[in-house]
Amino acid sequence: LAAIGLVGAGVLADAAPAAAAALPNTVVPAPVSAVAGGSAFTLAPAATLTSDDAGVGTYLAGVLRASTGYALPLTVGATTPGSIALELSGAPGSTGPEGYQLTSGASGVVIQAQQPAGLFHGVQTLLQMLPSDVMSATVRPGPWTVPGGTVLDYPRFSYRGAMLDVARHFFTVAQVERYIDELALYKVNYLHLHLSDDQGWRIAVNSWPNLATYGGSTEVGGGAGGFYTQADYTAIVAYASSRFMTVVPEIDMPGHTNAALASYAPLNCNGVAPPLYTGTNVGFSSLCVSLPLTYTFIDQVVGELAALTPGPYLHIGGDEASSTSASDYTSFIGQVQQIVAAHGKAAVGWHDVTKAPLQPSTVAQFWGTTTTDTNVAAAAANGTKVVMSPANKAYLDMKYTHKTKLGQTWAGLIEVNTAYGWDPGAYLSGVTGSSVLGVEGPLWTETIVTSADIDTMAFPRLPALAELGWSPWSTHDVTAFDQRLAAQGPRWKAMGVSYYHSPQVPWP
Ligand code: TNX
Repeated sequence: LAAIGLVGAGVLADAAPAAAAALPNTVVPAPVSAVAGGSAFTLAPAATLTSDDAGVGTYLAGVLRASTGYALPLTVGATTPGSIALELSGAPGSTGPEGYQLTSGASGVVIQAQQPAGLFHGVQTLLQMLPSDVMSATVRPGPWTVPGGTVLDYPRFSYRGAMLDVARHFFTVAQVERYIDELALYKVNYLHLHLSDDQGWRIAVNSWPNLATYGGSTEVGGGAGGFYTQADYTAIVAYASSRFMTVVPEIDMPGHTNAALASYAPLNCNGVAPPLYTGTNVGFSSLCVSLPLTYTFIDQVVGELAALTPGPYLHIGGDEASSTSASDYTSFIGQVQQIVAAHGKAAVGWHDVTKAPLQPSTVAQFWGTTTTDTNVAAAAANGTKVVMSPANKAYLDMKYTHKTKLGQTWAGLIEVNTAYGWDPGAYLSGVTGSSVLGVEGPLWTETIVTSADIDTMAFPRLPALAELGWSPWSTHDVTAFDQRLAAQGPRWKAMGVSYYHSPQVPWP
């Protein structure tokens, strides 16, 4: 790959003399600064690893051993740095809780961070500076050379998310873990799981067992569906945590609740359970807002889910409640926020919730297709933080072009440069600066059935969104981005990740 600098990155001028060359343009998301200098480092068969964090050291050793075939002994907490050293000391203050500094030279590579999360993100950068074969699960010939230089890096936004809809089609624990591994490569730090919808309820709730066993028994198209036991969900949370990713579980309400209403007749205003639903319409179901049992139900479901969830957020949906009256909706969102708060979590809701008064801790997730929304702007003016998922930019279930086999078109066609071509911090009027918590790419799964389907829709757009969430706006440059993205193609090939070969990207 050509040594093309991070053009447009004014930060480079501050970080180094003007003459300093940039490192090869291979890293997504673009780092804050990446300056070439000194000799390259080549990993030798006798190389060693040291890490101040056992988990990150083990992760790196696992990737490198598989593709290099080298022994790469790992010492945790060593005083003498190995050929690759991960250190929880020496990082500049600007790196913050998730950033890192990476220095490579003839004698080795040192990654320094204040927290293990920063080491993990630095490891992702290191892997992207190594040849793409490093991502292979089987031994490859190398050589394993890292260009010499220094990377200083930290995120623009604290929330960089991806959502997987496991309700329309169910995905197994292994499939979710596979996606977690893919997301981690791009420094995504929140995994939002859409755990319930009209077509399926996917998490076992001990106090309401039929939700999963009956409500989870089918999916879009009439397949067998499925659900996570509480142990399964805990395994996903732990796996995500090992990749420094926090799970945000969503129970969508008051709409998108047919699977729950079908599982328990007493939850319905008329006391009659509707049949299970396997189609793809939206907006036809609603919990019974006037029924006291509704709030007992929500309290118990939220209580069990909150107890299983170490992260700060619990997503309450709130979207497309077109079978709920406006006054019922306001009353409902008010009560549900109190329940979520009582279980120690901050509520997240699709931005429809900004039609109701919000608690200070409630986060709104914008999924509109316009750049003005008076309710969201008013909420932001009142202190509400917003996660940006504009459907015409960030929806990973939209087709790339009319020729894309999977996906939908209601929010438009989203080629990779469209997914990249907006500024989350200056997109929605009245929702800028500190009102923006971050960016999320939702993947709805009405048409998505397999892991290959997930991969094809997420890649290469998910890395585009991840870069918008991580990289300083000063690095934003579509030509340079498409070149960085091109360098990812051989990596996905080495990993067996299907991706859309967008003609906008100069794939090697
Ligand atoms: C709208 S976006 C929905 C989902 C669908 C999606 C399909 C949102 C909050 N609700 O129920 O799955 O469109 O693109």
